[in-house]
Parts: sequence; structure tokens; C-alpha cells
Amino acid sequence: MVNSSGKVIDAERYYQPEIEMINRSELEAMQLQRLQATVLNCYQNIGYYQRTLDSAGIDPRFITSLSDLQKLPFTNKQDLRDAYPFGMFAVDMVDVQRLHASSGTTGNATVVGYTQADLDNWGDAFARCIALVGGGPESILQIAYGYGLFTGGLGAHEGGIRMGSTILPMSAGNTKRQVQMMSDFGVDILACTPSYALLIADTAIELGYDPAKDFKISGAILGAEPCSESMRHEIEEKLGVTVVDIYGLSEVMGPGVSCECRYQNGLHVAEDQFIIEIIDPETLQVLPDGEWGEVVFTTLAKQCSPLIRYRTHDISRILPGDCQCGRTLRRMDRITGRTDDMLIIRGVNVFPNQFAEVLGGFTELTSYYQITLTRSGPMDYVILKVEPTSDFHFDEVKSIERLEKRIADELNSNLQVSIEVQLVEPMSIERFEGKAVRIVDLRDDMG
Ligand code: DLL
Repeated sequence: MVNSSGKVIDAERYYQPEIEMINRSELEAMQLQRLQATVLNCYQNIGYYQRTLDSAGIDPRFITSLSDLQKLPFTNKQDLRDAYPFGMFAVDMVDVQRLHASSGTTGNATVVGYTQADLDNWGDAFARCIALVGGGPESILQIAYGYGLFTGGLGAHEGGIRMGSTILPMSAGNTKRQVQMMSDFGVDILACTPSYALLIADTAIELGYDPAKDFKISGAILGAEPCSESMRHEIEEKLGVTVVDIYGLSEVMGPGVSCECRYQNGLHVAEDQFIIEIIDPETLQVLPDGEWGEVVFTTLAKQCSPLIRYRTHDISRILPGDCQCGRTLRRMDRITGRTDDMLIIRGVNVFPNQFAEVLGGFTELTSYYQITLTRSGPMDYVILKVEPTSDFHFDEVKSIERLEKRIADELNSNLQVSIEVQLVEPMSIERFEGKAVRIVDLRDDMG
């Protein structure tokens, strides 16, 4: 197989074919056995679960089918916060090998612990993602996710270890050095956020390289934030890579909960380690395959921080049907937003990624944009800053105004929202080394 930049990619690769292509009935038997063990572990070792299962009148020994899962109560982020720091751990501290925590800006941090077996499972899940993008033990893996309490860097690292790849542990930042090493070391696979991959690509181009031709790199495992299709294509063209979307969240494990294959048609869920459900966030009922709703995960293999029906607030759906890559693990669609990031602009509900999809239709624009929310009297007022590509004539006022109007009209007709579009100078929107901040909400500062 040859990718869009003419680089040859090997045939489909697998890291654990016995799991990745497992027969569904065998998988379901494995899931049931692991679910039974997980619920019992939660009940016996975590006070929170003992209380919630008791008050729901559920005897943990009576899980006899996978559909029994639907009888169990949900777990919310607040439940983890209330148990800060170690109240949701099911093992003794002596067995906890690693701690990760998500940011505590809006309350206590959520702390997740990993035993050595948990780290090995995490590594296996990420190693499958390396294979998903065509990598293997011979690959050089540049990890430019942040290392630290954030799970991106060390999760990818764990994957590199399990796969036996050569790890280049760059962490995020120092972008020129990232480019230099990518070039000098002949890196094969990059792992970082999509925003950072684009910044690395742009920096390489600024330094005079054409990475698509000059660099060996052929794959990128990008996630931790949404990435529109147009941004994905921009990264693929600039770096000469195939981009696979990787998903995960700290509470559930970190990167590797699901990941696309090279067909880029949904993210294969590590179903030996997690059960995915899609629920209606209002009624809390489980939705059938194909319907969009909130993603809920139950862990099946975690020793230290198991979770029953954890509500992610991420929006996706389960894609019905088989995948061409041969894997039998079901696919979730790319995340379209979060139930809690919906903007209500003059009564119209919009998700930030809908802006990105519309903007992706304008070849005059780069993938960088920023939405500022302010107030005009009692009404929300939205300013969308967009950046043209470097060949756009930025000094011609008329063409700037024309483009701004075309974008505003397109947003209005697609999303029924009326917003102010500002075309700003190339390179003036802030670049990010981790997750991009695309929404600046100034409404509370305005009294
Ligand atoms: O972002 C873990 C991760 C690291 C995933 C590296 C992939 C790669 P948190 O910081 O806890 O963990 O943030 C989790 O980020 O609930 C989603 O809203 C969002 N998110 C993660 N991956 C994707 C993705 C890591 N591929 C939160 N697409 C999740 C869209 C994503 N959103």
C-alpha cells in the first residue's frame, strides 16, 4: 500500500491478532467473565461502589449476562472527585505503581492509580495503535505528548515499550528540536495532539524542509482533542503521513481506549478491556448501534481504578458493520463534541467542531481558529477569528471583507448562527503544544 505522499506502507499489521480479530462470541464470553470479576472487585474493595450497589438493591454476584450491566448505576466525575485522593482505589497502595491525575481547576483532581498489570494492559492497548498505523518493533516512535500527570506521554511510552519500538521521549515543546530529531533520526511515527502535529509540520516547513518528501515519517497517532477532517488532511499532506485518531481519557485509562485503523472509518474500541455503551444523556437509556449519544465505559481489566458505567460526556455512536482491516473489535465514531461544550448562540445550539467542519470548506484558510464569547447587552456575542494561508493577499481590504462575508454567510446557512468573522494576520492565532484552546469565554468577566 502507498500513502498519498507516495510512501510505501506495509500490509495490515496487528499486535495481538488473537484479540484484535477475536470471534465475537468468544469476546462476549470473555467480557462477561471480566465484568463479573470487576463488579465483585468494586463491591468488595471500594466503599463508594458498595454503597451505590447496596442502595440500588444489586447483589454483585448476580451478574449473569452482559445485558445485566444496564441495571448497574452510573459513575460520574464528581464521584471520583469526592473520593479524592485514593478513595476509589481497589488495591493496597503497596501495589500501586503509578499515579496520574487530571487537572483540578474546577474542583479536586481525579486521581487514577495503576498496578503493574494495569500499566501492561495500557501498553498493550497503545501498542495496538502503533500497529494500526503500520508500525512495529522496528519503528522509531517520537512521543510529543506531554509527559507527566497527563496520560498522553507516558501512555504512548508504555505502548512503545510493549511493542518494542525505539522510543524518542521528546514530551511536548521545543518545537525546532522536535523537527531536527524527526529529520536526523529518521522517525517513523509521531504521537502528539493534532494541534501540535500541525505546529511541528509548519515549523519544519518554515525551517526550509518539505517533510512529506524529506522525512521518513509515515504515520501519526493523534488525539486528546477533536480534529476536523480538513485539519487531518492538512497534517497528512504537510508531513506525508497517515493520521489515525486515538481516543482516551484519564479516568478510564488514557490514550488507547480506542483508535482508528488506516481505513480511517471509526475507532476500534479495546473491547477486551472496556465495554462501551452509548446512552441518551437525558433519559439515560442505552441507545441502539448507529445512534448518537453519550459514551459510557465500564473497565474490564483494571485492578487499581476500575469503573462501572463511567459517563464521559463525549458524544459518539457505535458504527455498525465490519471493518475492512479485519479487526472484529467494534468501532466508535470520531468524537463530535461533549455534552457540556455546547454553545447556545442566540437560542441556537452549536458544537465548536461544527465551526471547524464549515471552515474546512474554505481553501483560503488554515486550520487555526478561535472563538471568543462575549456579551452585547443581555445577548451572547460571538467573534470567530480565522487565519488565511500565506498566499492570501492580506493587504487588500476588499478581498478580506469579501472572504469574511462568505464565511459568515456559510456559517449562517449551515448552522443558523449569526456571528462576527474576523480574518486575522497569518500566524497570529495562538499555537499550542498540547490541547488547543479554541474557545475563549469572556462572558463571566463582563459582569
Ligand atoms: O486526553 C487522554 C489522551 C491522551 C487521549 C493522548 C488521546 C491521546 P484527558 O486529558 O483526561 O485524557 O482528556 C479526555 O479529551 O473526554 C475527550 O473529550 C477529549 N479527547 C480525547 N481524545 C480525543 C479524540 C486524554 N481523539 C478528554 N477526539 C475526552 C476528540 C478527544 N476528543
